[in-house]
Amino acid sequence: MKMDGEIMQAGGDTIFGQIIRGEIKTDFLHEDDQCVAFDDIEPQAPVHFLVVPKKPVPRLSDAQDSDEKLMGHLMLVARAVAKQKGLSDGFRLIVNDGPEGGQEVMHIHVHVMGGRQLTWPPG
Ligand code: IU
Repeated sequence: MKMDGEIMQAGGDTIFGQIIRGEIKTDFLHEDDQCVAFDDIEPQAPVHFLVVPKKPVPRLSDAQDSDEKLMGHLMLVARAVAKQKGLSDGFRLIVNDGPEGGQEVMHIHVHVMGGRQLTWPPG
């Protein structure tokens, strides 16, 4: 796959790319042609999973207008998996962007957290 003038592997070059390609064995809560969802390895709530597009967009700041449907799809998958996880009393979606946003893995992902009373504002 050729992207932005560089040769990139399908799924991208981060650890999430390795997860998407199955190089790191992971139990997916959901998989379709556009994204996967899996439990966060360091959960910050009783339920904490990530929804990750297969397209390796590094961060929300890099998303294009043409990614509009994909970005919406991630939210609807978050909703579906939250329901599957029994989060009927609510949950929270977070997208960290860049250093000040606290993003560590540079492959865009939606955090979904629930199963306890979440407080505001987050740190
Ligand atoms: P951040 O938004 O980039 O800061 O979040 C990255 C998340 O990815 C963080 O919550 C990690 O615990 C999580 N994670 C993971 O689930 N599996 C991994 O192998 C790695 C990070 I590295």
